[in-house]
Amino acid sequence: MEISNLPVNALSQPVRAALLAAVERLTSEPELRGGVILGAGRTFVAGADIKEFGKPSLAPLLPDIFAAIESCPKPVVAALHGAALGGGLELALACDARIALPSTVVGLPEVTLGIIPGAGGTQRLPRLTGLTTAIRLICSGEQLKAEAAHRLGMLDEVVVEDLQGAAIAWLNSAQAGKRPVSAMRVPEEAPEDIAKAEQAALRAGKSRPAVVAAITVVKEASSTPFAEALAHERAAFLTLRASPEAAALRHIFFAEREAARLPADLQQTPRPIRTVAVIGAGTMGSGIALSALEAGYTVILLDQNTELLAKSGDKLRTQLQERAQAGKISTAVAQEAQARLTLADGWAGIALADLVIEAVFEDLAVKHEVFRQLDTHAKPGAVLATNTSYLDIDAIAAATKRREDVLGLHFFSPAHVMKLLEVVRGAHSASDLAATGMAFGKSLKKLPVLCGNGFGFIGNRIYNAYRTQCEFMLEDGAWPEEIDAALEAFGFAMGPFSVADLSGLDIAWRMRQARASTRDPRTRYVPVLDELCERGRFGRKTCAGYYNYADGKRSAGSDDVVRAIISEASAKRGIARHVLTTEDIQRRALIAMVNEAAQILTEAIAQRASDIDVVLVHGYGFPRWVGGPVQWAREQERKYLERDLDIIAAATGFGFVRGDLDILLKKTNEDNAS
Ligand code: 3H9
Repeated sequence: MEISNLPVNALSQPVRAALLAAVERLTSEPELRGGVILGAGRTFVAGADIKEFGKPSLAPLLPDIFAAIESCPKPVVAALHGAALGGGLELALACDARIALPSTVVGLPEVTLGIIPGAGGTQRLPRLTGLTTAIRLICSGEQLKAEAAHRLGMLDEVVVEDLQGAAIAWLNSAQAGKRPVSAMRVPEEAPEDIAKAEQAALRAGKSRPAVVAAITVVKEASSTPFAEALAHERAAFLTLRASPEAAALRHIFFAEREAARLPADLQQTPRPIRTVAVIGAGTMGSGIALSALEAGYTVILLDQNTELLAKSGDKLRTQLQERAQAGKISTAVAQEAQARLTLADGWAGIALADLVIEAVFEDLAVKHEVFRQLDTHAKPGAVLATNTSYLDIDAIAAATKRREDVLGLHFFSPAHVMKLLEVVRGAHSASDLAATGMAFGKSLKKLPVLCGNGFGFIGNRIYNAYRTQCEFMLEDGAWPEEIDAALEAFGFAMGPFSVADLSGLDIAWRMRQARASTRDPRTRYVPVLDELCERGRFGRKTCAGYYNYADGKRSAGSDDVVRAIISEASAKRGIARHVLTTEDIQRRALIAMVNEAAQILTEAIAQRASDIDVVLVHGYGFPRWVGGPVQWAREQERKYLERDLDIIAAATGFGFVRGDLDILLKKTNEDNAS
C-alpha cells in the first residue's frame, strides 16, 4: 500500500481511512500474504496532519489503525525513505519490520509542537531502544539518520537501493512473521541511568509540559500494561494538543514556512549566484563566509587589514576542519570548501563575484566608501548587499550608480549558527532581488524573512522599543535584576540588561552619541547606560556593566554604583521609585513589542504578522512556546492590551505612537493551523 498525500504524506483523515481499508483487505483476502507500506513522492510520512490539530478528531484514529496492523494475522513491513516522523514513525513502529534507505530520517518531534506522540510512540519506542534512549529521543524530538536508528534497534535493515524490493524480500524470507512491538518487553536498564536520562531531558527541555508528560508516560512502558499505558498516552496527548502552548508552537511551525513565500510581484527568477564576496573579515564577515563555504559557494573574503584577513582565513580553515571532526560536514566537503576560499586585500579581488556582502563597521560614511568601490569593481548585474542592522538601505545605495542592485542581507551573530536572515528591499531594489536574497538565504539553510527598509527593519526596531521600555522601568522603580528575572521567567533566553552586558554597552553608547543631535529634548531619555559607559563599565568585557562580573561570574544583583546611578536618574526626572511586579514588567515589555509590531505592519515593513513572530523567536530569544509577540497578543483580552498601551503611552510621554491593534490582531490565512 502506497500512502500518497503530497508533499509529505501527512496522515490526514482520508489517508487514515484508506490505510485502515487496506489493512482490513489484507486481513480478509486469503491470497494476500503480507503488506508493504510505502510513501509516495519524496518522503514516507511526516506525521499526523498538523492542520487538523485545531479541530475535533475524525475517525478512524491512528491508535485504532495501528492496533489493526498489529492484530492483522499477516506481516506488514514499513519501507522508509525521506522522513518518517511523528505519526509516520509510529506507523512504522506498529509494523512487524522497518526497512530504510540510508538517507532516511526518523524521529518523534512531537514535543517541538507542544505535544507527545499520541499513537503508541511512547510505548513502542522504548520496547526497541530501552527507556533511556526513548526518553532522550522523545523529549528532545531529535531526528536520526537511518544508520544511527538501526544501531539503536529502531530499524531492522538499511538498504542502499530498491527499497520496495528489499521490503518484499523480507516478507518472503524465513524471518517474516508477526512481531508486534507491543508484545515485546522493555530492555532492562539501571534505575540510576533512567533517572539521569530523565534529569537531562528536563534540563534540556526546560521542563516544558510536553517534556514532563513524555517522561511520565514513557516510563510506564516498563511498569504498566500496554493498553493501559496507551490510554494514558492518548489522554496526555489530547490535553496537551488543546493547550495554548501547542497552539503557539503550531503557529510558529507554519509561520516559519509561510515566511519563505513572496508576494506575486516579487516571485521572480533569482539571479544565479556561484561566487560570493564578503567585505570585512571581522566576526560577522567570517561567519557569513563560513556559511557560504558550507553551502558550496566560491567565497572571496576581502579586507584591507592583511593581518586580520590572514587570521580570519586560518580560523575559517580550522572551523571547517572542526566541523568535519564533529561530524557536521564530511571531511571531503571541508577540504573542498577550503579550496573554494580566496583571501583578497584589494578591491580587484571581487571582480568575479555574483553577490557581494559588506560586513564593515556600522557607519554610513564607511559604508559609502565601500559601495563606491563596489560600483567600480563589481561586475555588472552583481547583487550588492549590505549587512547593516540599522542603517537606511536607500542612503547606502545612494553611493552607487546601481541602486537597483542594492539589497539588505541582515545576518545575526554568530552568522554561521543563527538561522534568521532579514532580506531588506530598498526603494530602488530591482524586483528580482527579493527572490535572489530569499533563495540565497535558503541555500545557506537559513530562515530568510522579507523586510521593508526602515530603522532596525523588523527585529532591531522591535527590540529597541522593548529595551527602551525596560529602561523606563529602571527609572520608574525596578532594578536591572528584577527586570531580567521577570523576562527570563516569561521565557526569554536572557533579560535585556544581561544581553546588553554580553554584547557590550559601548556599541549602544556610540550609537546614542551619533544620534544625540537629532534627539528631540522632549522625548524621555534614560541616561543610565551613558553613565555606566562614562565610568568604563562596558559590560562583561570590562567585568562591569549593569552587573558586576568578578571572576567572570555575574554577581547576584546590581551593585551600589549602578543603583546610585539609577536612583539619581529617577530623582532627576522627579519619579518616586515604586515597586513593579513581575507581571507589570512582563506586560509593559511585551506591549512595547506589540505596539511596535502593529506599526511595522501598518508601514508594511513586515509582509505579514507571523513574520514578526519568526524574527523575534529566531533572532531575539523570544520563547518559541509563546509563539512570538503577535501570537501572545492574540491570546490576550483586548481590554488588557488597550490598558497596557495606555500605561506605556503615559510612561513614554512625548512622541509616543500608538500602533493599530486591529491590523495586528486580525487573523489571516497564515494562521490556519492555530
Ligand atoms: C504527530 O505526528 C502526532 C502523532 O503522534 C500522532 C498523534 C495521534 N502536517 O517543512 P516543509 C507541510 S505530530 C501538515 O517545507 P521540507 C508544510 O507546512 C507531527 N502539514 O518541507 C509545508 O506546507 P506548505 C509530527 C505538514 O522538505 C509542506 O508540508 N511531525 C506537515 O523542508 C512541506 O513542508 C512533525 O513534526 C504535517 N505533519 O521538510 C514533522 N509536515 O508547502 C513536521 C509538513 O504549504 N514536518 N507539512 O508550506 C517536517 O519536519 C518537515 O515538513 C519535513 C519535510 C522534514 C517532513
